[in-house]
Amino acid sequence: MTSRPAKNSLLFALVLVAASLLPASSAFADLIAPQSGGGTPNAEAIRSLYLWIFGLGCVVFFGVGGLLIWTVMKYRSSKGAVAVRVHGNNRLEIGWTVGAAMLLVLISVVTFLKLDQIKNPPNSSANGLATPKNVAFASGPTKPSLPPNGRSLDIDVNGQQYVWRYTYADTDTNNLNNVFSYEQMVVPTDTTVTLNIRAQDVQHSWWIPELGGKFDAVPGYTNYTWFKISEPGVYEGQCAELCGRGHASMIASVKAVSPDEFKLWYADQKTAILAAEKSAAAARNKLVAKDEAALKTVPKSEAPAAAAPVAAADGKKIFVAGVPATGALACGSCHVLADAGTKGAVGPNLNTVLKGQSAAMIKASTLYPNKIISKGYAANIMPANYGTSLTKAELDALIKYIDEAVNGK
Ligand code: HEC
Ligand SMILES: [Cu+2]
Repeated sequence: MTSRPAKNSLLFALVLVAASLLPASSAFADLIAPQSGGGTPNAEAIRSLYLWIFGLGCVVFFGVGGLLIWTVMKYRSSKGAVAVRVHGNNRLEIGWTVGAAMLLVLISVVTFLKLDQIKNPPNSSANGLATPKNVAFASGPTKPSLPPNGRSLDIDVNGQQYVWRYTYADTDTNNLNNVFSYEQMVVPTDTTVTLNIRAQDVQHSWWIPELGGKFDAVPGYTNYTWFKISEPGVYEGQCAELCGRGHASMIASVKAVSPDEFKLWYADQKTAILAAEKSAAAARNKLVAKDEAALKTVPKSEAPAAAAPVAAADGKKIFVAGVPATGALACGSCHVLADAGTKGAVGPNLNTVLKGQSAAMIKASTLYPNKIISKGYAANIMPANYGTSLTKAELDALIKYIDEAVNGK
Protein backbone atom coordinates (compact mmCIF):
# COMPACT_ATOMS: atom_id res chain seq x y z
CA MET A 1 0.00 0.00 0.00
CA THR A 2 1.06 3.58 -0.65
CA SER A 3 2.30 5.65 2.20
CA ARG A 4 0.27 8.68 3.12
CA PRO A 5 2.84 11.42 2.40
CA ALA A 6 3.55 10.05 -1.09
CA LYS A 7 -0.14 10.05 -1.93
CA ASN A 8 -0.56 13.58 -0.65
CA SER A 9 2.34 15.04 -2.59
CA LEU A 10 1.06 13.46 -5.80
CA LEU A 11 -2.39 14.90 -5.28
CA PHE A 12 -0.81 18.25 -4.62
CA ALA A 13 1.11 18.10 -7.88
CA LEU A 14 -2.05 17.27 -9.82
CA VAL A 15 -3.92 20.17 -8.28
CA LEU A 16 -1.03 22.48 -9.17
CA VAL A 17 -1.09 21.42 -12.82
CA ALA A 18 -4.86 21.85 -13.03
CA ALA A 19 -4.70 25.23 -11.31
CA SER A 20 -2.01 26.48 -13.68
CA LEU A 21 -4.23 25.64 -16.64
CA LEU A 22 -7.27 27.43 -15.25
CA PRO A 23 -6.19 31.07 -15.50
CA ALA A 24 -4.82 30.32 -18.94
CA SER A 25 -8.26 29.41 -20.15
CA SER A 26 -9.79 32.71 -19.10
CA ALA A 27 -7.12 35.45 -19.17
CA PHE A 28 -5.21 34.09 -22.15
CA ALA A 29 -8.17 32.56 -23.87
CA ASP A 30 -6.93 33.69 -27.26
CA LEU A 31 -3.83 31.60 -26.81
CA ILE A 32 -5.92 28.46 -26.56
CA ALA A 33 -8.99 29.08 -28.68
CA PRO A 34 -9.56 30.95 -31.96
CA GLN A 35 -10.32 34.63 -31.55
CA SER A 36 -13.77 36.07 -31.86
CA GLY A 37 -15.02 39.61 -31.53
CA GLY A 38 -17.48 42.20 -32.65
CA GLY A 39 -20.24 39.68 -32.12
CA THR A 40 -20.08 38.12 -35.56
CA PRO A 41 -21.90 34.80 -35.19
CA ASN A 42 -19.57 32.71 -37.37
CA ALA A 43 -16.47 33.53 -35.34
CA GLU A 44 -18.42 32.94 -32.11
CA ALA A 45 -19.54 29.56 -33.38
CA ILE A 46 -16.02 28.57 -34.43
CA ARG A 47 -14.75 29.53 -31.01
CA SER A 48 -17.44 27.78 -29.01
CA LEU A 49 -17.09 24.64 -31.13
CA TYR A 50 -13.38 24.72 -30.46
CA LEU A 51 -13.90 25.14 -26.73
CA TRP A 52 -16.43 22.29 -26.69
CA ILE A 53 -13.93 19.92 -28.26
CA PHE A 54 -11.14 21.27 -26.11
CA GLY A 55 -13.31 20.59 -23.02
CA LEU A 56 -13.99 17.05 -24.13
CA GLY A 57 -10.26 16.61 -24.75
CA CYS A 58 -9.55 17.80 -21.20
CA VAL A 59 -12.04 15.33 -19.76
CA VAL A 60 -10.36 12.50 -21.65
CA PHE A 61 -6.87 13.72 -20.78
CA PHE A 62 -7.46 14.08 -17.07
CA GLY A 63 -9.66 10.96 -16.94
CA VAL A 64 -7.11 8.69 -18.55
CA GLY A 65 -4.12 10.37 -16.92
CA GLY A 66 -5.77 10.37 -13.50
CA LEU A 67 -6.80 6.74 -13.78
CA LEU A 68 -3.30 5.79 -14.83
CA ILE A 69 -1.69 7.57 -11.92
CA TRP A 70 -4.27 6.21 -9.50
CA THR A 71 -3.61 2.66 -10.71
CA VAL A 72 0.13 3.07 -10.53
CA MET A 73 -0.14 4.27 -6.97
CA LYS A 74 -2.70 1.75 -5.82
CA TYR A 75 -1.04 -1.36 -7.23
CA ARG A 76 2.51 -0.34 -6.49
CA SER A 77 4.47 -3.23 -5.01
CA SER A 78 7.81 -3.46 -3.36
CA LYS A 79 10.93 -4.86 -4.94
CA GLY A 80 10.84 -8.61 -5.49
CA ALA A 81 7.06 -9.01 -5.51
CA VAL A 82 5.74 -11.46 -8.13
CA ALA A 83 3.31 -9.83 -10.58
CA VAL A 84 -0.14 -11.34 -11.00
CA ARG A 85 -0.75 -12.52 -14.53
CA VAL A 86 -3.89 -10.95 -16.02
CA HIS A 87 -5.38 -11.89 -19.40
CA GLY A 88 -7.70 -9.26 -20.80
CA ASN A 89 -10.93 -8.00 -19.39
CA ASN A 90 -13.87 -8.11 -21.79
CA ARG A 91 -16.00 -5.60 -19.93
CA LEU A 92 -13.18 -3.09 -19.79
CA GLU A 93 -12.20 -3.51 -23.44
CA ILE A 94 -15.73 -3.18 -24.76
CA GLY A 95 -16.16 -0.25 -22.42
CA TRP A 96 -13.30 1.83 -23.72
CA THR A 97 -14.04 1.01 -27.35
CA VAL A 98 -17.66 2.07 -27.02
CA GLY A 99 -16.64 5.04 -24.91
CA ALA A 100 -14.23 6.32 -27.57
CA ALA A 101 -16.82 5.79 -30.32
CA MET A 102 -19.40 7.73 -28.33
CA LEU A 103 -16.94 10.59 -27.96
CA LEU A 104 -16.45 10.74 -31.72
CA VAL A 105 -20.19 10.70 -32.30
CA LEU A 106 -20.62 13.49 -29.80
CA ILE A 107 -17.93 15.59 -31.51
CA SER A 108 -19.50 15.06 -34.95
CA VAL A 109 -22.97 15.95 -33.74
CA VAL A 110 -21.81 19.16 -32.07
CA THR A 111 -19.75 20.05 -35.16
CA PHE A 112 -22.64 19.58 -37.55
CA LEU A 113 -24.90 21.60 -35.29
CA LYS A 114 -22.40 24.49 -35.30
CA LEU A 115 -21.54 24.24 -38.97
CA ASP A 116 -24.77 25.89 -40.05
CA GLN A 117 -23.97 28.94 -37.91
CA ILE A 118 -20.43 29.08 -39.26
CA LYS A 119 -21.23 28.69 -42.93
CA ASN A 120 -24.60 30.30 -43.53
CA PRO A 121 -25.04 34.04 -43.03
CA PRO A 122 -28.11 35.19 -41.08
CA ASN A 123 -30.30 38.13 -42.11
CA SER A 124 -29.20 41.63 -41.19
CA SER A 125 -30.76 42.94 -37.99
CA ALA A 126 -33.61 45.42 -38.10
CA ASN A 127 -31.25 48.27 -37.18
CA GLY A 128 -28.73 47.28 -39.85
CA LEU A 129 -28.18 49.12 -43.11
CA ALA A 130 -31.31 49.70 -45.14
CA THR A 131 -30.51 50.12 -48.83
CA PRO A 132 -29.14 53.64 -49.18
CA LYS A 133 -28.75 55.45 -52.47
CA ASN A 134 -26.34 53.71 -54.82
CA VAL A 135 -25.55 50.69 -52.68
CA ALA A 136 -26.42 47.39 -54.25
CA PHE A 137 -27.23 44.47 -52.05
CA ALA A 138 -26.18 41.06 -53.23
CA SER A 139 -29.19 39.18 -54.42
CA GLY A 140 -30.42 36.20 -56.29
CA PRO A 141 -28.99 32.72 -56.55
CA THR A 142 -25.79 33.93 -58.21
CA LYS A 143 -23.81 33.41 -55.04
CA PRO A 144 -23.65 30.57 -52.59
CA SER A 145 -24.52 31.32 -48.98
CA LEU A 146 -26.63 34.43 -48.98
CA PRO A 147 -28.77 35.23 -45.94
CA PRO A 148 -32.26 33.67 -46.01
CA ASN A 149 -33.83 36.92 -47.25
CA GLY A 150 -31.15 37.16 -49.94
CA ARG A 151 -29.98 40.60 -48.91
CA SER A 152 -26.44 41.39 -47.84
CA LEU A 153 -23.95 44.17 -48.40
CA ASP A 154 -21.70 42.68 -51.05
CA ILE A 155 -18.02 43.57 -51.19
CA ASP A 156 -15.33 42.31 -53.56
CA VAL A 157 -12.07 41.62 -51.78
CA ASN A 158 -9.11 41.64 -54.14
CA GLY A 159 -5.68 40.50 -52.99
CA GLN A 160 -2.74 41.93 -54.91
CA GLN A 161 0.95 42.21 -54.17
CA TYR A 162 0.88 43.80 -51.53
CA VAL A 163 -2.40 45.38 -50.67
CA TRP A 164 -6.05 44.48 -50.24
CA ARG A 165 -8.61 46.32 -52.34
CA TYR A 166 -12.30 46.39 -51.50
CA THR A 167 -14.93 47.28 -54.08
CA TYR A 168 -18.54 47.91 -53.10
CA ALA A 169 -21.27 46.80 -55.47
CA ASP A 170 -23.46 49.64 -56.71
CA THR A 171 -26.63 50.01 -58.73
CA ASP A 172 -25.35 51.15 -62.14
CA THR A 173 -23.60 49.03 -64.76
CA ASN A 174 -20.34 50.98 -64.78
CA ASN A 175 -17.84 49.01 -62.72
CA LEU A 176 -15.26 51.77 -62.85
CA ASN A 177 -17.14 54.23 -60.65
CA ASN A 178 -17.79 51.88 -57.75
CA VAL A 179 -16.80 52.94 -54.28
CA PHE A 180 -13.58 51.26 -53.24
CA SER A 181 -10.94 51.39 -50.56
CA TYR A 182 -7.57 49.89 -49.86
CA GLU A 183 -6.35 48.21 -46.69
CA GLN A 184 -9.26 49.29 -44.48
CA MET A 185 -12.75 48.08 -45.24
CA VAL A 186 -15.57 50.16 -43.80
CA VAL A 187 -18.79 48.32 -43.00
CA PRO A 188 -22.04 49.06 -41.17
CA THR A 189 -22.83 47.25 -37.91
CA ASP A 190 -25.73 44.81 -37.57
CA THR A 191 -25.58 44.24 -41.30
CA THR A 192 -24.71 40.99 -42.99
CA VAL A 193 -21.69 41.58 -45.21
CA THR A 194 -20.86 38.98 -47.86
CA LEU A 195 -17.36 38.93 -49.33
CA ASN A 196 -16.19 37.70 -52.73
CA ILE A 197 -12.53 36.94 -52.29
CA ARG A 198 -10.21 36.95 -55.28
CA ALA A 199 -6.55 37.49 -56.13
CA GLN A 200 -5.12 39.16 -59.19
CA ASP A 201 -1.53 37.94 -59.13
CA VAL A 202 -0.46 35.23 -56.69
CA GLN A 203 -2.27 33.50 -53.86
CA HIS A 204 -3.10 35.54 -50.79
CA SER A 205 -5.22 34.70 -47.79
CA TRP A 206 -7.88 36.89 -46.24
CA TRP A 207 -7.80 36.70 -42.48
CA ILE A 208 -9.28 38.94 -39.81
CA PRO A 209 -8.96 36.56 -36.84
CA GLU A 210 -11.77 38.12 -34.81
CA LEU A 211 -14.19 37.85 -37.73
CA GLY A 212 -13.83 34.16 -38.51
CA GLY A 213 -11.62 31.76 -40.37
CA LYS A 214 -9.07 32.29 -43.12
CA PHE A 215 -10.11 32.30 -46.75
CA ASP A 216 -7.64 31.77 -49.56
CA ALA A 217 -7.58 34.38 -52.31
CA VAL A 218 -6.74 32.40 -55.43
CA PRO A 219 -6.27 33.88 -58.93
CA GLY A 220 -9.09 32.82 -61.22
CA TYR A 221 -11.30 31.55 -58.43
CA THR A 222 -13.75 33.20 -56.05
CA ASN A 223 -14.10 32.24 -52.41
CA TYR A 224 -17.06 33.42 -50.38
CA THR A 225 -17.36 34.31 -46.74
CA TRP A 226 -19.32 36.72 -44.58
CA PHE A 227 -19.57 38.43 -41.22
CA LYS A 228 -22.10 40.39 -39.26
CA ILE A 229 -20.55 42.67 -36.68
CA SER A 230 -22.63 44.03 -33.82
CA GLU A 231 -19.97 46.07 -31.99
CA PRO A 232 -18.42 49.12 -33.68
CA GLY A 233 -14.63 48.97 -33.75
CA VAL A 234 -11.60 48.19 -35.85
CA TYR A 235 -10.73 44.56 -36.41
CA GLU A 236 -7.19 43.94 -37.55
CA GLY A 237 -5.86 41.24 -39.80
CA GLN A 238 -3.12 40.41 -42.22
CA CYS A 239 -2.51 38.42 -45.40
CA ALA A 240 -1.99 34.86 -44.19
CA GLU A 241 -0.30 33.35 -47.20
CA LEU A 242 3.32 34.08 -48.03
CA CYS A 243 2.88 36.04 -51.27
CA GLY A 244 6.23 37.66 -51.90
CA ARG A 245 8.66 39.92 -50.17
CA GLY A 246 6.08 42.54 -49.23
CA HIS A 247 3.87 39.91 -47.61
CA ALA A 248 4.50 41.10 -44.06
CA SER A 249 3.21 44.58 -44.84
CA MET A 250 0.02 43.32 -46.47
CA ILE A 251 -2.20 44.24 -43.59
CA ALA A 252 -5.96 44.48 -43.54
CA SER A 253 -8.58 45.84 -41.21
CA VAL A 254 -12.33 46.06 -41.00
CA LYS A 255 -13.82 49.17 -39.45
CA ALA A 256 -17.38 48.71 -38.27
CA VAL A 257 -19.40 51.91 -37.88
CA SER A 258 -23.10 52.60 -37.40
CA PRO A 259 -25.22 52.34 -40.55
CA ASP A 260 -25.69 56.13 -40.53
CA GLU A 261 -21.96 56.77 -40.40
CA PHE A 262 -21.48 54.19 -43.12
CA LYS A 263 -23.95 55.98 -45.38
CA LEU A 264 -22.05 59.24 -44.92
CA TRP A 265 -18.72 57.59 -45.65
CA TYR A 266 -20.14 55.86 -48.71
CA ALA A 267 -21.72 59.03 -50.10
CA ASP A 268 -18.44 60.92 -49.61
CA GLN A 269 -16.47 58.31 -51.50
CA LYS A 270 -19.02 58.17 -54.29
CA THR A 271 -19.00 61.96 -54.71
CA ALA A 272 -15.21 62.03 -54.81
CA ILE A 273 -15.06 59.29 -57.43
CA LEU A 274 -17.68 60.93 -59.66
CA ALA A 275 -15.90 64.28 -59.40
CA ALA A 276 -12.57 62.68 -60.30
CA GLU A 277 -14.13 60.96 -63.30
CA LYS A 278 -15.60 64.21 -64.51
CA SER A 279 -12.35 66.14 -64.31
CA ALA A 280 -10.45 63.29 -65.98
CA ALA A 281 -12.94 63.31 -68.86
CA ALA A 282 -12.53 67.07 -69.26
CA ALA A 283 -8.74 66.75 -69.27
CA ARG A 284 -8.97 63.97 -71.84
CA ASN A 285 -11.14 66.04 -74.18
CA LYS A 286 -8.72 68.94 -73.90
CA LEU A 287 -5.78 66.71 -74.87
CA VAL A 288 -7.60 65.26 -77.86
CA ALA A 289 -8.61 68.73 -79.06
CA LYS A 290 -5.00 69.87 -78.77
CA ASP A 291 -3.73 66.86 -80.74
CA GLU A 292 -6.26 67.40 -83.46
CA ALA A 293 -5.28 71.04 -83.76
CA ALA A 294 -1.61 70.03 -83.95
CA LEU A 295 -2.31 67.59 -86.76
CA LYS A 296 -4.10 70.23 -88.79
CA THR A 297 -1.01 72.42 -88.78
CA VAL A 298 1.50 69.93 -90.14
CA PRO A 299 4.53 71.91 -91.34
CA LYS A 300 4.42 72.95 -95.00
CA SER A 301 7.62 71.07 -95.74
CA GLU A 302 5.86 67.83 -94.91
CA ALA A 303 2.71 68.51 -96.87
CA PRO A 304 2.67 66.93 -100.30
CA ALA A 305 3.96 69.25 -102.95
CA ALA A 306 1.15 70.02 -105.36
CA ALA A 307 3.29 69.67 -108.41
CA ALA A 308 5.66 67.00 -107.25
CA PRO A 309 7.31 65.45 -110.23
CA VAL A 310 5.85 62.00 -110.71
CA ALA A 311 8.40 60.13 -108.70
CA ALA A 312 10.08 57.06 -109.85
CA ALA A 313 8.83 55.52 -106.64
CA ASP A 314 5.73 53.37 -107.04
CA GLY A 315 3.22 54.15 -104.27
CA LYS A 316 1.18 51.01 -104.74
CA LYS A 317 4.24 48.80 -104.60
CA ILE A 318 5.40 50.43 -101.35
CA PHE A 319 1.92 49.97 -99.92
CA VAL A 320 1.82 46.27 -100.79
CA ALA A 321 5.43 45.29 -100.18
CA GLY A 322 7.04 48.02 -98.10
CA VAL A 323 10.73 48.75 -98.46
CA PRO A 324 12.44 45.80 -96.77
CA ALA A 325 15.91 47.31 -97.22
CA THR A 326 15.17 50.24 -94.92
CA GLY A 327 12.78 48.45 -92.57
CA ALA A 328 9.61 50.10 -93.89
CA LEU A 329 6.90 47.51 -93.20
CA ALA A 330 4.23 46.98 -95.84
CA CYS A 331 1.10 49.01 -95.07
CA GLY A 332 -0.99 46.25 -96.64
CA SER A 333 0.10 43.71 -94.06
CA CYS A 334 -1.99 45.61 -91.51
CA HIS A 335 -4.55 47.54 -93.55
CA VAL A 336 -7.30 46.80 -96.00
CA LEU A 337 -7.08 48.89 -99.16
CA ALA A 338 -9.36 47.69 -101.95
CA ASP A 339 -7.31 49.16 -104.81
CA ALA A 340 -4.16 47.42 -103.61
CA GLY A 341 -6.04 44.21 -102.84
CA THR A 342 -4.58 44.00 -99.32
CA LYS A 343 -6.50 42.40 -96.46
CA GLY A 344 -4.46 43.24 -93.32
CA ALA A 345 -6.72 43.40 -90.26
CA VAL A 346 -4.33 44.70 -87.61
CA GLY A 347 -5.18 48.33 -88.33
CA PRO A 348 -8.33 50.06 -89.56
CA ASN A 349 -9.71 49.61 -93.06
CA LEU A 350 -8.25 52.57 -94.94
CA ASN A 351 -11.10 52.68 -97.45
CA THR A 352 -13.48 53.59 -94.68
CA VAL A 353 -11.38 55.64 -92.26
CA LEU A 354 -9.63 57.79 -94.86
CA LYS A 355 -12.74 58.58 -96.89
CA GLY A 356 -12.92 62.36 -97.26
CA GLN A 357 -9.59 63.03 -95.53
CA SER A 358 -7.09 65.39 -97.12
CA ALA A 359 -3.74 64.14 -98.37
CA ALA A 360 -2.08 66.23 -95.66
CA MET A 361 -4.09 64.42 -92.99
CA ILE A 362 -3.25 61.02 -94.47
CA LYS A 363 0.39 61.95 -94.46
CA ALA A 364 0.27 63.16 -90.89
CA SER A 365 -1.45 59.95 -89.73
CA THR A 366 1.18 57.90 -91.53
CA LEU A 367 4.13 59.82 -90.12
CA TYR A 368 2.79 60.21 -86.57
CA PRO A 369 0.58 57.17 -85.92
CA ASN A 370 0.65 57.71 -82.14
CA LYS A 371 -0.57 61.30 -82.24
CA ILE A 372 -4.17 60.26 -82.69
CA ILE A 373 -5.11 56.70 -82.02
CA SER A 374 -7.93 55.42 -84.19
CA LYS A 375 -10.95 54.45 -82.16
CA GLY A 376 -10.89 50.80 -81.11
CA TYR A 377 -7.14 50.39 -81.76
CA ALA A 378 -4.07 50.57 -79.57
CA ALA A 379 -1.09 52.86 -79.81
CA ASN A 380 2.42 51.67 -80.67
CA ILE A 381 1.31 48.99 -83.10
CA MET A 382 1.67 50.91 -86.33
CA PRO A 383 5.37 51.65 -86.91
CA ALA A 384 6.28 55.29 -86.36
CA ASN A 385 9.39 55.12 -88.54
CA TYR A 386 8.02 55.95 -91.99
CA GLY A 387 9.51 59.44 -91.79
CA THR A 388 12.97 57.85 -91.93
CA SER A 389 12.44 54.46 -93.58
CA LEU A 390 10.91 56.03 -96.70
CA THR A 391 12.56 58.71 -98.80
CA LYS A 392 10.64 61.91 -99.34
CA ALA A 393 9.86 60.83 -102.88
CA GLU A 394 8.65 57.41 -101.77
CA LEU A 395 6.49 58.95 -99.08
CA ASP A 396 4.94 61.45 -101.47
CA ALA A 397 4.23 58.73 -104.01
CA LEU A 398 2.69 56.52 -101.33
CA ILE A 399 0.42 59.24 -99.96
CA LYS A 400 -0.62 60.32 -103.43
CA TYR A 401 -1.45 56.72 -104.26
CA ILE A 402 -3.50 56.15 -101.10
CA ASP A 403 -5.33 59.45 -101.50
CA GLU A 404 -6.28 58.59 -105.06
CA ALA A 405 -7.13 55.00 -104.22
CA VAL A 406 -9.53 56.11 -101.50
CA ASN A 407 -10.81 59.45 -102.65
CA GLY A 408 -10.35 59.27 -106.41
CA LYS A 409 -8.26 61.62 -108.59
C1 HEC B 1 2.10 46.69 -88.01
C2 HEC B 1 0.82 47.10 -88.53
C3 HEC B 1 0.71 48.38 -89.33
C4 HEC B 1 1.44 48.76 -90.40
C5 HEC B 1 2.61 48.04 -91.04
C6 HEC B 1 0.89 50.00 -90.84
N1 HEC B 1 -0.15 50.38 -90.03
FE1 HEC B 1 -1.29 52.02 -90.22
N2 HEC B 1 -2.25 51.58 -88.50
C7 HEC B 1 -2.07 50.44 -87.80
C8 HEC B 1 -2.88 50.50 -86.61
C9 HEC B 1 -2.99 49.42 -85.51
C10 HEC B 1 -3.57 51.71 -86.66
C11 HEC B 1 -4.56 52.23 -85.65
C12 HEC B 1 -3.86 52.80 -84.43
C13 HEC B 1 -3.29 54.15 -84.64
O1 HEC B 1 -4.03 55.03 -85.05
O2 HEC B 1 -2.08 54.31 -84.46
C14 HEC B 1 -3.15 52.36 -87.87
C15 HEC B 1 -3.62 53.61 -88.27
C16 HEC B 1 -3.36 54.14 -89.52
C17 HEC B 1 -3.95 55.35 -90.04
C18 HEC B 1 -4.95 56.22 -89.33
C19 HEC B 1 -6.34 55.75 -89.69
C20 HEC B 1 -7.42 56.68 -89.15
O3 HEC B 1 -8.25 56.19 -88.38
O4 HEC B 1 -7.41 57.86 -89.50
C21 HEC B 1 -3.42 55.54 -91.27
C22 HEC B 1 -3.76 56.67 -92.24
C23 HEC B 1 -2.50 54.48 -91.51
N3 HEC B 1 -2.47 53.65 -90.43
C24 HEC B 1 -1.76 54.35 -92.68
C25 HEC B 1 -0.73 53.45 -92.82
C26 HEC B 1 0.19 53.46 -93.91
C27 HEC B 1 0.14 54.43 -95.08
C28 HEC B 1 1.09 52.46 -93.67
C29 HEC B 1 2.29 52.09 -94.51
C30 HEC B 1 3.21 53.15 -94.80
C31 HEC B 1 0.70 51.81 -92.45
N4 HEC B 1 -0.40 52.44 -91.96
C32 HEC B 1 1.35 50.72 -91.92
C33 HEC B 1 -1.24 49.38 -88.07
C34 HEC B 1 -0.30 49.41 -89.09
CU1 LIG C 1 -0.60 38.50 -49.74
